Amino acid sequence: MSKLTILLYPDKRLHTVATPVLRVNDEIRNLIKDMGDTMYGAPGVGLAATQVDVHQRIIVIDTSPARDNLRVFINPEIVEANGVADCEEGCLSVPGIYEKTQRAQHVRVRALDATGATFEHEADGLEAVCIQHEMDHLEGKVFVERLSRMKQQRILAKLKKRQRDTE
Ligand code: GNR
Ligand code: NI
Repeated sequence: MSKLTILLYPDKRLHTVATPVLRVNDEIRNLIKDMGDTMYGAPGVGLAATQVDVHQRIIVIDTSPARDNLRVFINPEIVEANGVADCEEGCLSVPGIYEKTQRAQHVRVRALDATGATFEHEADGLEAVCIQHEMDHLEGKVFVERLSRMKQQRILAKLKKRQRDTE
């Protein structure tokens, strides 16, 4: 069991664009295991490698109520997206901040699994939102950057104040 450190917004490293995984080997499988431990321990419903300062295209997700259905997507691509989901979005890298966003309601994703095999998965609702949120992390984007400038400034001010208060 190894929990990794999650980078906190506005850390510049969260803006790194991740590179594709060239080979799914034991090193990648170990990382996936640690990412699962980190996500469940947080607790969160998803985690992108970017958040633990590894800039490779890997995400893990578990939106099941029992937290017993870990899904791994390596080099994920959205091959179909439709509908609109209004959601209240949060991020482990921006703790305590929740804001309404709009995402696709339904996505079809193509990725490699932990054995290196290609698969496709269809997701709706929270799981679909989560996949889009994690894929944004791989592009170096944090969900607050989808909000208005005013909201972003309010969030930054809140985080700064919180940091001052805990120092
Ligand atoms: O735990 C998480 N919850 C969540 C809720 C609504 C929309 C997206 C998410 S993802 C987030 C975990 C996280 O930060 N992943 O990058
Ligand atoms: Ni996040």
